[in-house]
Amino acid sequence: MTAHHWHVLGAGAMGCLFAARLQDSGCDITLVVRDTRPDPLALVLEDGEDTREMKFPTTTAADRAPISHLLVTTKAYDVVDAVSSLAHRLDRDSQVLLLANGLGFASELSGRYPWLAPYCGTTTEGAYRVSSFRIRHAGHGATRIGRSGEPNPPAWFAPWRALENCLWEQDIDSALWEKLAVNCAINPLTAVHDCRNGELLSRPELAREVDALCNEIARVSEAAEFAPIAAGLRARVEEVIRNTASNHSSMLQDCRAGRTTEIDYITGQLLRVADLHGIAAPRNRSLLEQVKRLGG
Ligand code: KPL
Repeated sequence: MTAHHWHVLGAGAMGCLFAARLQDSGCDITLVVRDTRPDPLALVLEDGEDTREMKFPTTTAADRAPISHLLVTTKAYDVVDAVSSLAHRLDRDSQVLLLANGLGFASELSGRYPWLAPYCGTTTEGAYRVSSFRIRHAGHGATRIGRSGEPNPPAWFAPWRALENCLWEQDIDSALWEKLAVNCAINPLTAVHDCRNGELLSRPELAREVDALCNEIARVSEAAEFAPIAAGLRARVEEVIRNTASNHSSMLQDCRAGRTTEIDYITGQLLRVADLHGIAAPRNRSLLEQVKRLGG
């Protein structure tokens, strides 16, 4: 198995988690950091009862060495600018994998760099930063990776296959849309009501909101030719809420921390598709405006 050299752009909790797992499966890893940091950078990874220190070489965008394999784990709204900052280190043979929440950035990137043809992924792994250099792997989930119209994985996928619960997805468009649909039903509501995911089922007034939102999202999903996702959406949303009941959604965390949210790449993308099909989605539209008013 050839283990490649992956650069990880977006060294937040998720980026560091994947850096650690890829290093474990034999890949060389370099973290792309914003400013000069210790090189190597030492990070502590907590996983269940296990705590270990890991070391990663670092680089900044200003360096010039070519990048063969790039994993992007930034926030959705940073993907295009972050990859652009490394464009001088990428060429037609560079493999780029986008593992960010939401939709829309892959086509923005392809518009700017038509030769890039990024792979996309979606993950339900949970990780958060305990402190600047300490990451906690909080919830074990599944990761699905693919590229539209490509049933078989490329050679670089071999060490990824060794990661726990990481699959090549033949229908990545559906996988990404399903994650978007679930996030549309959960994230903005939790942000606006400042509540844990589980409260969306335990508080009857919020459970009714979830139902109404799922109806709108299902209508858009059907129009976008994701009928099976539309049919199973309400049940899937309930399952995710139950599995993550004690979580604060990423959007609520962003609002609380005063960060920009990913609403434009989540509900904003749903509404773009709704508009294309002439579907009014007033509840989603209202949530988008409310989240924007909260500052994101
Ligand atoms: O993906 C999530 C997020 O917070 O962004 C969910 C599934 C809603 C878990 O919190």
